[in-house]
Amino acid sequence: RKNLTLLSPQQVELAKMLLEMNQSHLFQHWPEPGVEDDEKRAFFDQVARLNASYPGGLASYIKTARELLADSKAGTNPYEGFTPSVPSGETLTFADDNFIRFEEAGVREARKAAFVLVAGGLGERLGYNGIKVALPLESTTGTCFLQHYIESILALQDTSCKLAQGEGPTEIPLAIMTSDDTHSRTLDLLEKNAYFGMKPSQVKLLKQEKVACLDDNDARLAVDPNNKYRIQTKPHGHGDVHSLLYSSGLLKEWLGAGRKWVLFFQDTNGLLFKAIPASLGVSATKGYHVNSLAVPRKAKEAIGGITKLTHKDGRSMVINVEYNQLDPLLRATGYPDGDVNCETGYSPFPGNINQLILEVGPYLEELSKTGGAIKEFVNPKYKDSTKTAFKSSTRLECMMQDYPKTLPPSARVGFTVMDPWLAYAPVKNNPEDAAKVPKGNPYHSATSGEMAIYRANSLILRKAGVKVDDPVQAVFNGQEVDVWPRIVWKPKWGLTFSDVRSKVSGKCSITGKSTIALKGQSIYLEDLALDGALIIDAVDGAEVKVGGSVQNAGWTIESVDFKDTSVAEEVRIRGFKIKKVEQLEKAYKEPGKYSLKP
Ligand code: UGB
Repeated sequence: RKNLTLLSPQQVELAKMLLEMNQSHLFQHWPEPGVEDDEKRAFFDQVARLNASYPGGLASYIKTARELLADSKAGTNPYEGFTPSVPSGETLTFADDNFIRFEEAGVREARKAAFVLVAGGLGERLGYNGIKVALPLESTTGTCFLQHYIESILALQDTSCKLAQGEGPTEIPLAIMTSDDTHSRTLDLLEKNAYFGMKPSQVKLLKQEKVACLDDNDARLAVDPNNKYRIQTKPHGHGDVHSLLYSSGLLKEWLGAGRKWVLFFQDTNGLLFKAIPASLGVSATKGYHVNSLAVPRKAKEAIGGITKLTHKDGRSMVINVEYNQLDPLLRATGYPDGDVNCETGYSPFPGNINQLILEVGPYLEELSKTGGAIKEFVNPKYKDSTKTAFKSSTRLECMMQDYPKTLPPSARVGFTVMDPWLAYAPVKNNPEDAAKVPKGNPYHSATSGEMAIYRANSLILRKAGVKVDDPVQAVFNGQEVDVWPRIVWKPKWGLTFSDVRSKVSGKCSITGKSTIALKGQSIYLEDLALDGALIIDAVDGAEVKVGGSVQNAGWTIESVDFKDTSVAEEVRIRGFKIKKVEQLEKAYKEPGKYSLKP
């Protein structure tokens, strides 16, 4: 009480709130005024931040925590009364007429889009020391995820704006949600690389705050073990992105500027932009308020299942059921085998890849009611079956894909299932965990993430008429993978299937040992027979026709042991490196017409 005299009127209000919410333990060890007063004020600065960054403030956080902790203790099933079933959505097949139509519609619509990358996670499962968006998505060119994402958005912007012939918005904005763990390193990466070609004003960083940890079932806030004048905090989850877009005013700004779509995506999916044009086309054509991207899911794969939940009272919704909840839900509702594959070799529930496309108008309308608060959950690790004490402090969490949970039944919520090889190859698991993934399930590792890029590009070129050799099998970091020719291109070379098809003609072939990197918009492959490495760099305006027979020793793949600390971490987590033995490499630095026919 004596310490109250140190505080501003606002801080006194916060102190009263904490006392009313049964949090007096936070002050128990405070010495007399005059001792460590700056630390006490700093404590209230932290409380003010925690209060301001949570919709409804700390009192509301504590109240919700008590309710959720009571439910958790009682073992209440969050899906009580609901029966799961397999929902129906739009299933697309790469390169068929339907897919091409949706891609065209999506590209037209893209200039009215805004992208939101959630990149606040530290990636504990991957155990990589840097930020995940700085990791190379493939080691042929070494392009990092953030560069690839930005170049994909710029390619979409360029094509979409050309189609619109000057009408409507001309820039596609990108918001990146960061956290204390990732913010400064993300900003650094952007600044050191001139924002990878995007205007700095096009990119907005929104930092999510952590939330207070809870010590017991009464939601007593945890004192930081390293500083008795701080509340311990932990991440609140990717669901924060909604309240940040709302409270920052960004969403309102986007609506005011004529934007129609917000596309959310995650930090390490190097395939995603191959699926973006078509899925945006689905949203626009079907008028979906919410469209989730999905891929066929292997049972027990660590991706959520898109599920139709029908309540006893008749209500129903199509929503993600998180991977750790799908099995218990199925077992409790008449599926004794739980999360298993069906005759297709996949789980009958499409796998959520957490790529959401929301229509801005209805989204902002909904957030005006909720402030962006998302239904939360708590996952305490109890000391024993009495569930009275925790092993370590816990906190409330929320997920961005739970946004539709508060929507009225009239909302148009759909999903789009893509070919698994086309749309999803995340880098989430460290080599040791990846090697333990059940046989046949995707590894979700740096190794599989990179190999998936080569596979997808090989399959796309095959569809465009190129003869591409079959892959060979290899084992890296204990993971069996298919190694396809290392085929990579800049997003502006082949944004859609039609783009790729328009750049390939005659009889082209690529052997299994080959590498090809196409770094330019107007590179045309005509009767090219490649058996080796071919690297072409061309500035915008340089039109290069490449053909004939290119043969050299090429670039080989050499195994690296992930435990070999003499090798850079981003290399050894994939278990191999590329050895550049011999290549044909050409750079066209001036606009003009060129022909390369060795
Ligand atoms: N992230 C944040 O920005 N802030 C946070 O506080 C936490 C994460 P994970 P997760 O598609 O692969 C999700 O950890 O949460 C960012 C879906 O819930 O990689 O285990 C983080 O930087 C699941 O349904 O994934 O699983 C990253 O970009 C399934 O769809 C993103 O949030 C799965 O992703 C995801 O974080 C998937």
